[in-house]
Amino acid sequence: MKSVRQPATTIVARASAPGLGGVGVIRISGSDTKAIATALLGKIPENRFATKSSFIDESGNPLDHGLALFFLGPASYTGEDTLELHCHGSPVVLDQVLKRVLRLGAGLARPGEFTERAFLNGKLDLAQAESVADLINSQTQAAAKFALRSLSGVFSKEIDDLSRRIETVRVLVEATIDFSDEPVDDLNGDQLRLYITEISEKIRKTLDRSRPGLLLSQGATIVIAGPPNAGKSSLLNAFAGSEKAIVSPHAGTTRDLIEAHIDLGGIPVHMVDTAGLRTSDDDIEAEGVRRARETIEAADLVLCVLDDSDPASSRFELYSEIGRTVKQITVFNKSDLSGRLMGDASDGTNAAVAVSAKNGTGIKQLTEAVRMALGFQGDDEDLILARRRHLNVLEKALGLMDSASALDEPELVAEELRLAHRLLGEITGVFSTEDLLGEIFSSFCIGK
Ligand SMILES: Nc1nc2c(ncn2[C@@H]2O[C@H](COP(=O)(O)OP(=O)(O)O)[C@@H](O)[C@H]2O)c(=O)[nH]1
Ligand SMILES: [Mg+2]
Repeated sequence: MKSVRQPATTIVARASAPGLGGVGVIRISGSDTKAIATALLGKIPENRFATKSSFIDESGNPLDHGLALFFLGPASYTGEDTLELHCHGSPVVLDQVLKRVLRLGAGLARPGEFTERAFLNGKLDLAQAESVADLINSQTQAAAKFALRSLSGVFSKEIDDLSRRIETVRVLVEATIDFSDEPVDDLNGDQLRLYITEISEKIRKTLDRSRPGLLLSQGATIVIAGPPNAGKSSLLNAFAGSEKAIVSPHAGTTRDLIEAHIDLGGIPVHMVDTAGLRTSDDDIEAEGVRRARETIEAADLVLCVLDDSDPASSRFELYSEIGRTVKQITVFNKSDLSGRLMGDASDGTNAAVAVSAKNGTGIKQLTEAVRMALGFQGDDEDLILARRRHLNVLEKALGLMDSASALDEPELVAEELRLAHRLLGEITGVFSTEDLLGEIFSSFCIGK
């Protein structure tokens, strides 16, 4: 069920970013748009033509001259009559025009309200609406590319296809319940299980392509940890391409967490350099070590940096330091001194790479190892820029399908299938609640 919000009033918002700009855009949508256009522009601009116009106040004095674009509903972004005013990009001018439209009876749009109306009017489904925000928020070219792909409906189509398949099997199972006195010729238990396993496999594949996609949209947190003086700060600097962190031959130099935002082969990465893990009598360093441990707990991946030229450093084990396993790559640093061959040094079970943070060698191989550890492979042409919400739904649906295939009672199988079908509908918004919509659209920017 779609949300049953109050009937649409006409809304207005500034659609361009705050601050000065060459052009600033104000967007209006709703049933009063024509009346507002007539008062503000003296006429309704021709549908879908850029029209040069004066934007006039109550006394007929121009507030600005610019372009007006009118879209007659339902052929508009929101599905309603829409007007875009391209003003000079001065905050003062935009403020005046905005206030004039408010005086003409429009209400200020909530964040994401234009896109929410587009969803409620069936112009795009919920997953596509989310990808509008993901596209606007994208931090790397790869994230933008996959957001655009979801916006064009590739992900939604895949979910719809899965839904249809579940529905087909569900109909078959329910037929065996309805006609349980009569034999149902074309379906036996084995066939049914086969259909269900096929669908489970497809959901699993969609999940595999979505998990790395989540990191593309939300970014990954990578923590650089290890013993003192191994070259952790040097490694951060090598990745960041600038002297973010102080590098020195004195152990215990880094105390605070040093953070850098980097584009790591298309993945937006929040990289954190930490204090070397050791027991220290120095209060400030001890606090640094405590913060390092805390950050490691929250990391998607830890780069455990060792000084490969120092046998003591090579014996360091992250596991013994923090008392649990984390997803990690061992980085044998200072390989210019140790003579270890650059690049991959994995031993079959542990991912490891030899680098020289000082010379920048091996960083390319380390980047590739990081991508692999985060679930990216090769060129990843068919990733899905999923959100945590989508992954949760897919994981739950997979659980239901797996339990359906293990059940014998048709009634119970049918119930699991019904639930899985309904869940998938939450991704595209066939089933949605007011709370869910509120949560999704409130994270949008105003004017979108
Ligand atoms: N030869 C060599 N020295 C390095 C390398 N990386 C770091 N160093 C040196 O090792 C010392 C400690 O480096 P730093 O980045 O501060 O280590 P941290 O304590 O782990 O952050 C400094 O004197 C660096 O110049 C490397 O790849 N090769
Ligand atoms: Mg350091």
